Amino acid sequence: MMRTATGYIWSAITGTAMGSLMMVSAQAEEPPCPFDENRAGLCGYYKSEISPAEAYLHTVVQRGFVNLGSGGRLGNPLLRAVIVDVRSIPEYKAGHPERSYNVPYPFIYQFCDERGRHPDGACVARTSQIDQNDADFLSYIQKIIPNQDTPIYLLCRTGVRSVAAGNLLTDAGYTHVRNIWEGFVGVFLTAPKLQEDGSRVISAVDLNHDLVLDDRDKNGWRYHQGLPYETRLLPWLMYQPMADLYTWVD
Ligand SMILES: [Ca+2]
Repeated sequence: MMRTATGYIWSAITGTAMGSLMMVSAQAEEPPCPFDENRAGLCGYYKSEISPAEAYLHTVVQRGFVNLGSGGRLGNPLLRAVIVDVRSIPEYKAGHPERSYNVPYPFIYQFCDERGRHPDGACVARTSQIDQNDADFLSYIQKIIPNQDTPIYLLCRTGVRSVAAGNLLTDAGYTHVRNIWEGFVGVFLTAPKLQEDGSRVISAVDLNHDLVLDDRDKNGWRYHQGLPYETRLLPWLMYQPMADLYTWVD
């Protein structure tokens, strides 16, 4: 069963014809998709979606408790919920949730053109990248999170890359993988806006009403939701096989 593949993620990101063909041929051989209610409409095999706010409660505010959401009690440390941030190393460096692991997927590092990076570390336009290997990604997760019942919450920039990573982990036997829907940055929300002629046009929403449409209106962890994040780098949370990349400046 093809539960995950770089083809899924790249067809979503690039919209290539090849990606579409891969999805069609894969779906023809598979049982019905369990659900596709994620931001990208990709087939999901993992447990469920989760909001940034709930992920923050579980991993920081209520850390160490089990029976999350019902008061809880202190439980097995191996079953504490953890966030795995699958964004590239520069994105993680620019800000990430407290105690989140960085295990990049499907690319480890992006090189940018002369326009540089967004405040969140992503390239304005990338020129090349270091790709992650599925087997390397999985074996590294198995090393840092050996208990397959540990709740794993996957985070990326807008909630697309994390879907493919979630399918990969679920296919390997992890039972409690959830995708953080909005991601760390998120996207603009849209709504019908009244025009002078009385018609309504769907347009991006200026959520904070400052008459400027920018990142602060995006609905992810860092901006409109305003959840805490940090930029310090703790060695045991960094992606060890390429730890030297965290000291690069570009
Ligand atoms: Ca605004």
